[in-house]
Amino acid sequence: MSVNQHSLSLALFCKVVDNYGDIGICWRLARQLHHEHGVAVTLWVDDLRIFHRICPEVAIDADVQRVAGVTVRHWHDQEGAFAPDEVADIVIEFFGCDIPPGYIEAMAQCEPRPVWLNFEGLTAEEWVEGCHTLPSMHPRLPLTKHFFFPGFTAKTGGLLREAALEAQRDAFQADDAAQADFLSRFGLTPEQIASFKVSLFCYAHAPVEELFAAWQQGTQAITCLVPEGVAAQAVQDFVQGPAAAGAVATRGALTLRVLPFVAQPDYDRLLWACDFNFVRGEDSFVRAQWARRPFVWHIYPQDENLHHKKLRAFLQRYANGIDALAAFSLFWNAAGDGAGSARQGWPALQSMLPTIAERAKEWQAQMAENGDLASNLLRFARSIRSENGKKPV
Ligand code: TRH
Repeated sequence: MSVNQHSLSLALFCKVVDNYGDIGICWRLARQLHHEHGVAVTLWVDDLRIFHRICPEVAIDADVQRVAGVTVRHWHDQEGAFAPDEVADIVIEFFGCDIPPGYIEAMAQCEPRPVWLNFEGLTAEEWVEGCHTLPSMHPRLPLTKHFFFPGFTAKTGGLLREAALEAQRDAFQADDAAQADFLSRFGLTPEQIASFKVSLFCYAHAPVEELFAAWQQGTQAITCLVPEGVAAQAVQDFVQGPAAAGAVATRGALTLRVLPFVAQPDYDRLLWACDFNFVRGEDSFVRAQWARRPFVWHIYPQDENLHHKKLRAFLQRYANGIDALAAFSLFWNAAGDGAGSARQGWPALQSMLPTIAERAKEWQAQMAENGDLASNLLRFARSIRSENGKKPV
């Protein structure tokens, strides 16, 4: 959709705290708001190098650039004043990142006031429903910020999902030749393509060596595809050499192959092409759900094991009644009671694969009923905008 003169403008502020998920989510949201809703989006991001890894079109040294119709601004030390006409109609701060004070001052001078949203992290915990869309008044300025939570129920903002995603996935998963073509780009042989394929994306503390040993000793041929830099030590030990893209080794039933880090759309194809996916953080976790394939989640670690609570809340919704999946997930995240091992856990999970695959399909249909996050966010922003337009300033 092309942006006309009267389209809404939106500024999305993203600080890369760690890894790829922060910019991964913001980039997905920015693109979708522009392409599907005609919003004029400016994405402010402080780390262009990380951005470049998931989107190679991004120039790492440009202060301002246009990528896929989105204006990308390098956010560094813009501490000066902003004019009210530089402020967007909708301003989003991602994960409570502090947007420049001068920008906030300019927001307070706008008539009507811009819509100000704090885009929060994803969790399956119940309290989210009570906090989604709650207002918070600025202590000094006449501005109100609203919290916007992604989530798994109709009382949350839902999950990011592009309009064409399901059709693209279905077409790809129904096309063996397209999948083989995609996988052979990474050097997979026809035997590896025909084997049980697993993608592996996790944090460094996952018990990867143990899982490799279980797969190696198993009876089923498994091809495990690991993006470069992931589980580097375990991969290096397995391939007995640098864990660089292209490295490959077979031991017992397991073939391990290191893939280059690919652009976001190809990462989706990888998830669609594999029989099982290990994902982590937030964005790959959501993409695995849209892939409609069995997956295990490695949750981003938090202080005082807060993440274990979040993991359990998700498993309660997703894996309820599928004990092997819940047990393996707890083991993978070191959240169990000391019980569980890859040697016992993987075969147990494998024997439940048909049930888990059914659940994956059911779940994605259930999630799709909550609408998509970008549309839900825009609907909410428009309602606040119309209220702000009525308020005397
Ligand atoms: O990279 P992550 O661990 O990111 C985050 C951040 O750590 C963040 O600070 C934290 O808040 C959040 O997790 C919970 O995992 P995530 O969220 O899955 O993001 C990975 C992104 O990288 C996602 O957009 C998919 C993309 N990606 C590619 O584009 N190509 C690849 O080859 C791979 C493996 C991933």
